[in-house]
Amino acid sequence: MSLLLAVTGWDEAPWIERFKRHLPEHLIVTPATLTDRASIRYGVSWRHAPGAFVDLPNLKALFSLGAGVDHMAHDPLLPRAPIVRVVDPDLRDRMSEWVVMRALMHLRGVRRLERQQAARVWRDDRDQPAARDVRVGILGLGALGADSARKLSLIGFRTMGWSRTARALDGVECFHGEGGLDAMLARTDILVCLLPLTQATRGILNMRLFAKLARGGRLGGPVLLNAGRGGLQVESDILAALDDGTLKAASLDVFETEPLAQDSPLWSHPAIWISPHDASMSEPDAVARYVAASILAFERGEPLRNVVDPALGY
Ligand code: NDP
Ligand code: OXD
Repeated sequence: MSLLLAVTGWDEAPWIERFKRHLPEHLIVTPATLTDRASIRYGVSWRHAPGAFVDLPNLKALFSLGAGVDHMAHDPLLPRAPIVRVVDPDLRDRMSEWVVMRALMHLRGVRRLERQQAARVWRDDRDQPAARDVRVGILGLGALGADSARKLSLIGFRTMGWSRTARALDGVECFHGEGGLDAMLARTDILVCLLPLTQATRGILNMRLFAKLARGGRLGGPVLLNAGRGGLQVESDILAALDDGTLKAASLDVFETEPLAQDSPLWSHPAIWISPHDASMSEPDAVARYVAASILAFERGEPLRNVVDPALGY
């Protein structure tokens, strides 16, 4: 029984090593070492080259090496096997660290402190808002959004969240559906985006949405945090919104095109904080362990979990 690992953009060596360790009974092959197509039962993808999984007559399931699966949608030759995404505490906790870190950096004006230190200026901020003075709205209350919401609310932020279907979370005011979105935006000082990229969500972070965010909050203007996907944001609208004051600042981990082009104006904008799509990286040991556990459970006759709904795209 074999597993076909098709990865682009990441070094495949640590993945091969971890899959061998966690699935010792399986042969781990890559498109370059694949000889016996009929032996492949499982495919594992991160931005695989289109066609990597064609002509595998015994394929049972495809696994994404991330929480998102939009990176597989570019492949018109993708077989109809179930697609399983990563839902794992390591990935979840790393994302919450990024969200909490960014929210606190905006709350505490870290960029001002850096400027002051560079200029050897000693000036404290007597008007410092507390987390309880700031309202955070999270787009997406799934595995990642719900955990970030919980952790932000533990710190004291007034936390809200928005999802497609109704959700209930302790300490988090929940909104859902098209009707719920504007109500949350109108009260949001920090907007966190942890949505999947689907046909319904592409381009959702645009000027029309930014204009609906709360005014008069303690941060001096709305702040955007996007670690969902670059395709969710309209980068020209983010720049325009920062320049005309519709947004005060933005922390972006994901971009319309990755890697972000050297000449992108986002790099040098004084109100933008950039990270290179590493808000929550797929750690090979944790993720290979998760995929291996899913495969072993499936082979014991249990149903696959965290299977993507092809109609919804997540
Ligand atoms: P989930 O599928 O668990 O959650 C998705 C959430 O988005 C759900 O609450 C869902 O609503 C909501 N949602 C989806 N479509 C809509 C819509 N049209 N309107 C309103 N709400 C919607 O995903 P995860 O939390 O595990 O991951 C979210 C995304 O985070 C991934 O898809 C990936 O793109 C990104 N990611 C980024 C990483 C990084 O390093 N930057 C790392 C890992 C993930 P409902 O609850 O009703 O289904
Ligand atoms: C993911 C990612 O989807 O790393 O997990 O972006």
